[in-house]
This record gives sequence, structure tokens and C-alpha cells, in this order.
Amino acid sequence: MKIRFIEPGNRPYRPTPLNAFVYDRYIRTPSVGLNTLATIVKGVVDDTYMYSESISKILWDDVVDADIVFISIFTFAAPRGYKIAQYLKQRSKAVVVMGGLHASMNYKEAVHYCDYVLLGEGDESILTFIDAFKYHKPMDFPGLAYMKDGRPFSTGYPAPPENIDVIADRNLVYRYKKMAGHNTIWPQVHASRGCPYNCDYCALVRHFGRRVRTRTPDNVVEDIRRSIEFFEQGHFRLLKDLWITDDNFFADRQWAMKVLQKIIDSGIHYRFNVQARYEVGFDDEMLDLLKAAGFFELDMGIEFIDDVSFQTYHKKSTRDEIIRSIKNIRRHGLSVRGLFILGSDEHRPGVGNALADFVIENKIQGVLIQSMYFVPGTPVYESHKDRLIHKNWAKYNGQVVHYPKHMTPRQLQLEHIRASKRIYSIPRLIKALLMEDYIHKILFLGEFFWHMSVRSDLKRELKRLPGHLNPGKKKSSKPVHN
Ligand code: B12
Ligand code: SF4
Repeated sequence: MKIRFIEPGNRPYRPTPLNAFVYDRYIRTPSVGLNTLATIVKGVVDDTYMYSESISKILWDDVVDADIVFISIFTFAAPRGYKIAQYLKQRSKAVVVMGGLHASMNYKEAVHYCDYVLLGEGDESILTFIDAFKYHKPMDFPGLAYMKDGRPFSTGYPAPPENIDVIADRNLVYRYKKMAGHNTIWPQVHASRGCPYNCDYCALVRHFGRRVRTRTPDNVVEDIRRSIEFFEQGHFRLLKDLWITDDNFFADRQWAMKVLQKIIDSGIHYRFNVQARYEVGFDDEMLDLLKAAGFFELDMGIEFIDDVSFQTYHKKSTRDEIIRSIKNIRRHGLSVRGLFILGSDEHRPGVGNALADFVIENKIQGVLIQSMYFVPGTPVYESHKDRLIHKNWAKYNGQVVHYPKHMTPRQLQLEHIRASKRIYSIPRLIKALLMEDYIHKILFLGEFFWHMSVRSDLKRELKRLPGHLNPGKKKSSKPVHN
């Protein structure tokens, strides 16, 4: 049997000299989730291989004669994934199976483009599927969706896997080893799944659930060791940094402390960054451990800078607490990266400047800014579905896709551009190059160019965005409150 895995990219990788050093339009690393599934499947089917359009082209000759092709889609990659699935349906006898966050939460849409959708996390159900396929067993186990009598049909969501101790074999991804020399592709490890919170805009908590499941600390540290080896061997990397990509690494405090202690005991000397909620900023013991383990940065999902937005979208935070938390994190010698959302119902013209002021005043050392997007299955989708400009999922990547309450879509996009331009200005670049430590110099330089290319995309899109309020709504010129 021959099995291939495909991660579609809506802007497939192009090898340009610039891409070797600075981010292309999107930051790119092959999917750890799909790589994990390929590793699990390799254990039962030897002829298993993966392609990621984040880093390479797909060798179609190698894919079309596969027996099963598994395709993973996040929302922004769904149109490209559907195109690939249709291409394969026309040119290959392979059974085409889709999965991943978007396919799972929108199986009624995805199932039109493929033979099956596998719902939820695939770690266990993928083996059940292969077994049923191989031995012609009935396809009736939980976690499956397909077209039945011309309509989408599902057997329901499967229970999430408990044992997630799998170390992805990165050698299973075409050209990954070669591409790992690029400074824009980072070693990554995903150590836990699930988050106990319930923010309205979060698709992850709907996909992975509110119960936190963790990998054993030994397994996480072994993954870190192998990941570093994979990226470092045979390459010169300017950025020696590994990203722990959990959505809420600190949700299980005792476990997080054990992992950090294991990293310290392992003797691994590397730089790490990790995603965090603001509460960790009040946990001095944890911050000391992070520092001792080699962490240099916390990536904080700050999202908004005003308390009304926090309340509106049920994000349990306040502006004051976030500022206090950042101060304490910095006091421990760690920096903070801010992840922000623009386009809440509370945002008004001026929000871009207010965001830039917040970032600069609080010495936040890097940002990801996204306009709010709406994944079917989330509460924000339900409350905003009559205000969406379109459902071109490829543009659900940080561009404006809805009519905000107090601005036109075009105004909101301009606010995004303004914030990015002020945060990544030439004087701030010069300051970073003169005053920051080595890692932050390199990061700021890379992000300066990355934000420049993101802004050029945002500007190109401006002419397609409506310059009027949601039909029926009046323009508000009240300044932003923060
Ligand atoms: C690491 C990461 C990145 C990395 C690598 C992404 C990648 N290739 O996976 C980088 C930095 C490149 C990145 C970039 C972006 N990202 Co990102 N990223 C993540 C993050 C934090 C972790 C991904 C991960 O490893 N997950 C853990 C694994 C275990 O989960 P998984 O991949 O979903 O796989 C499991 C299941 O879903 C399922 N499954 C997956 N695929 C398949 C396929 C089949 C056939 C089956 C059966 C099952 C199955 O089984 C897997 C194992 O259990 C996620 C958040 C998250 N928790 O997922 C955001 C996330 C994926 N990113 C997101 C976004 C928006 C972006 C950007 C658009 C940001 C931006 N504005 O630039 C870009 C787009 C990049 C691009 N290529 O165009 C969103 C996507 C939202 C959505 N609705 O799709 C997420 C979910 C974050 C969020 N808070 O909403 N990202
Ligand atoms: S805290 Fe983060 S991961 Fe958890 S529900 Fe909110 S946005 Fe999602």
C-alpha cells in the first residue's frame, strides 16, 4: 500500500534568495500535526511520505498512484486543499481523505471535495481508517464524514486521543531537511492539547476541547532534542530558537514545571519561546524556571487592548493585568511578543495608533496583528455571519473579512497597516539594531521585512474592500477608547 500526506499552501513556496533569509508573505513551517500523523501511519505502512507546500512543490508523479492521500486543512488553506483534492479525484484512483481543523469543523463543506473527512484529532482514527480500507471493513466507526444519498453524513466526533506521546519523524517530509537551513523555518514542538478557557473567537478550543492533555515530560524533551538535531546538523542557523507551540502551555502548572525542569536537567542549551496567557506573568517561580531552561520570550495572546472587548468576546483578561504581567515578565529577563486582534465591535477609527502606542509603551518586542476572522463553529461566526464580506477562506489569514461595527472594512484594514508601520518603523529598526541583544536584533530585522510584505498584501487588498459601513449602519467618528 502507498500513502501520501499533503499540506496545501495557499501561496505555495517559491525559492527566491529573499525567502532564504526573511519571511515570505507567510511564516512557514511544515505542519507538526500532519507530520505526526504520517509518523503514526509509517508504523503500519512503509511506503508513507509527506509533502508540505509551505516549503516545496508537490511531486505529482509520486502522489497520483497512491492508494490513499490524506490532506490537512486549516481555514486559510481550505481553497487550495479543495483544489488539490479535486485534481486528485480527476487524475488518480487514490481515496482522498481530508482532515484538520477546518475540514473537521466544516465537514459539511469539505465532504463535497473528497471521499471522506476524518473528524477531530486523527492520531487514532487514521489507523482505524487504514485498517477498514485495507480489509474492506465497513466505514462506520466514529469520526467519519462522507456523502450519503447526496447529503453530508457523519458518524459523530471521536473521543480525543489520550496518549499523544508521538515524536514526528521530520525525515518523512519532502525537502524538510534541506529547507531546515532557512532561518525563517523554526524547530517546533507541540507538547499539550486543549485549553480550559472558552474565548468566543477561538476555533482551537472547539477542535481540541477544554480538557488539557499533555505529553510526558520525557517524550517532550526527547522531541526537543531530536528537533534541534534535525535543524542544526549540516546547517548554519542565525536563529537558534525552538518554538513550543501549545496554545496554553501553562494550563497544567505542575506538568509545565516538570517539563521545564527536565529541559534544565537534560543539559540542552538552546533558546526557546512559548505561547502564554498573561497569568504566567504573576508566577515568579515559573518565570525563574523558564529563564533557567533557556526561554527568552513569551508569546502572549493579548488580543485586545480595551476591557470592553475582553468582556464582549469572553476573553478573561483586563488591560491593567496584562500591563502588570508584561512588566513582571520583563523584570525576569524575558521578553514579550504580542498577538493582537483588530476589528472587535468596540474598535473605532484610531485603534491602529492606540495599538502601536500600547506596544511601544509596554516594550513589547514583536507582534502578530490579525483582523478578526470567523471560523464556522465558533460563537463569533454565529454572531457575525450576516456581517461577513465574503467566504473566500484563503483570505481568512489576518485580512479584514467583515464589516466592523464602527468603521468601514477599508478603514479597519488601514488601521492594521498603520499599526504595523509604526511598530516596524525605520527609526525603531535602527534602535533595535543598536540597542537590543543579538536575538532581538535578528528577530526585529526579519520581522521588519515580513511586516513590510504583509502590509503590501493588505494594501493590495484595499481596493477590494468596501468603503462603506455595513448597509444600514451609521458611521461613528468617536475616538477609540483604551
Ligand atoms: C505552529 C503554527 C503555525 C506555524 C506552522 C503552521 C503549520 N504548518 O502547522 C506557522 C508559524 C507557519 C503558522 C503560520 C500561520 N498560522 Co498558525 N498556528 C500554529 C499553531 C500554534 C500550532 C500548529 C500545531 O502544531 N498544532 C498541533 C497539531 C497536533 O494539531 P493539528 O496540526 O491541527 O493536527 C492535528 C489535528 O488537527 C488532526 N489533523 C490535522 N490534519 C489532518 C489531516 C487528516 C487527513 C486527518 C485525518 C487529521 C488531521 O490530527 C492532527 C494530530 O492530532 C496553531 C494553533 C494550534 N494549536 O493548532 C496556529 C494556527 C494553525 N495558525 C493560524 C493562523 C491564522 C496562521 C497564519 C495565517 C497567521 C498569519 N496571519 O500569518 C499563518 C499562515 C501560514 C500559511 N502557511 O499560510 C490559525 C488557523 C485558524 C484556522 N481557523 O485555520 C491557528 C489555528 C491559530 C489560531 N489561534 O487560530 N502557524
Ligand atoms: S485562552 Fe487562547 S487557546 Fe484558550 S480559548 Fe482563549 S484563545 Fe483559545
